[in-house]
Amino acid sequence: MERKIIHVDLDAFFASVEVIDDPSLKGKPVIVGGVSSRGVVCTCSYEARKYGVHSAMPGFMAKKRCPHGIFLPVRHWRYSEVSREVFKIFYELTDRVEPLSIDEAFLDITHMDEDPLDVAHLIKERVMKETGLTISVGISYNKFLAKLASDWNKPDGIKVISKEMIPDILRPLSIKKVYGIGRKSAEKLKSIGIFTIDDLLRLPKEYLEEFFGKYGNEIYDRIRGIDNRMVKPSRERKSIGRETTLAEDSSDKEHLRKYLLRFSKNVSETLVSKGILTKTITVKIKTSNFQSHTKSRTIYDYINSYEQIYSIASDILDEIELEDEIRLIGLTVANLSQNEAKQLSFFDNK
Ligand code: TTP
Ligand code: MG
Repeated sequence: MERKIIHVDLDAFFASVEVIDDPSLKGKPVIVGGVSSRGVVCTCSYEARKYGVHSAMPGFMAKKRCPHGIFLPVRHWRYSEVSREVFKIFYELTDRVEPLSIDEAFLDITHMDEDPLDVAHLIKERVMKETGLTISVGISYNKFLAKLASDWNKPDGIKVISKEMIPDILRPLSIKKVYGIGRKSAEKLKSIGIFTIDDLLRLPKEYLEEFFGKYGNEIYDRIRGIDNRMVKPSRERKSIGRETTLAEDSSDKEHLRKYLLRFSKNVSETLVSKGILTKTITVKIKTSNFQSHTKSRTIYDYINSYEQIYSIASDILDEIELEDEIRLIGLTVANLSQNEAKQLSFFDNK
């Protein structure tokens, strides 16, 4: 039986949350992150994207491209809170939800009688009504195409890719759109004159197998609209972390500890609000010459208080020998206990 898969992805998520919390920002170029000249942009509103600002761009460059941009600090706890509200809406619809990130998920609604387009409209309406955010929805019969579809008319998009549209709808697309083709492979393919899926479709299977190794087969199928990956329901987040680039490089452990204390409080708040516990604490540092180091400790009991998390993080920091100055410090908790969410009736709540 043909499956019915939905991919949902909130639009300019962190920036949109800032706008709902301060409506005077509506329609303005809002840039989250990159506040200090050394930080990087997390995301920005579509107004700011017109100036060429995008995720992961260094703050100073964003400032150059969009001098009148409104730069805001990152408020992770708030985005987690809003994300939870949105995911609650998905779970009320079905428990076959595979979260991919804070603002993105696959839903398998094959078992539902409703027309997928009606379901998609309902999701959009409910997300708007309950949070004020727009979400883009893609509908298809497999994961690859559903994700492609959600990106089709962003922001506030909705798009169906049906079997009849394949392969014609794929032909003109850039090879970068193919899940599994990373930046490096794309560059290599371009250097031999392969730019679009149409170009890729002309290559024999053996060539793709040679080029991509064991994934060659999957990519060969994918561009022909075949993707049998299942939607894997998982309600657990694998880790929760915070990190920051320091205003100035430092090797002063007492100074670094202040960040660990702040992160511990922050992470603990998230754990407590979600009713989850952790067993593994990791401290990450990046030195002034961009070398990353992580050190973890796994304990016997599950914990969630900031005092306990901080105490372990602080011990880990003591064990790290600092040879260079530190540019970035982070704290992550993993090995999380289960977080049960109740499934309500979505359609009853209309
Ligand atoms: P995305 O869904 O990739 O981006 P977005 O929601 O901001 O914009 P779009 O409309 O294109 O979906 O990522 C979700 C959030 O994750 C984003 O709002 C901020 C965060 N993020 C980072 O912090 N750093 C990054 O490099 C990226 C890509 C995202
Ligand atoms: Mg998004």
